[in-house]
Amino acid sequence: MEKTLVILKPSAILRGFAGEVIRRFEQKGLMIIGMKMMTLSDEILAEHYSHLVDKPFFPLLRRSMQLSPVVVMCVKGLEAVEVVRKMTGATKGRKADIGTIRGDLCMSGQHNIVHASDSVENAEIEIRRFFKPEEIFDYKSPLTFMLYADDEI
Ligand code: IDP
Ligand code: MG
Repeated sequence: MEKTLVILKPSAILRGFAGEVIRRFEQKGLMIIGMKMMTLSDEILAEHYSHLVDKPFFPLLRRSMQLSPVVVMCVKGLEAVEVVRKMTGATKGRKADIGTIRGDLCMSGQHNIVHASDSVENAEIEIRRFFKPEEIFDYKSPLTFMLYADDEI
């Protein structure tokens, strides 16, 4: 099964939406196998958003990610990377489909509640970036038989 990285951004923490976002992942049937609160340093943000460091808005993005601690999560499920990206919605909250986390909870393109890995390859890199191996709890769920059919897993 795939693992993916989710960050509950300061816009989620400060607006009191951590529970709401976590509830959505749990309700979908994804397993939370890692979760912790942390502050994001300039260094880790430059690495995590390396594709954006040269953009003029990067200083604002960095500031927005440092407005409060964040909650980082590792979430597991069949095709979890794609599922979580779909649940997250388009970058700009006001353009994101209603029903998605961003579409339902925000208007902004920057204060947009969650980060979610965009590919299996990046998910592996990002999980390693934010979690030590011993912080990932790869336990078995007794409900797996009900979440997936025998020929899906
Ligand atoms: P994503 O979060 O939907 O994967 P990316 O393009 O990877 O989108 O951008 C990472 C984050 O950078 C976004 O979630 C958002 O917080 C911020 N961001 C992206 N584009 C802009 C912009 O044009 N202005 C301000 N912030 C932006
Ligand atoms: Mg991205």
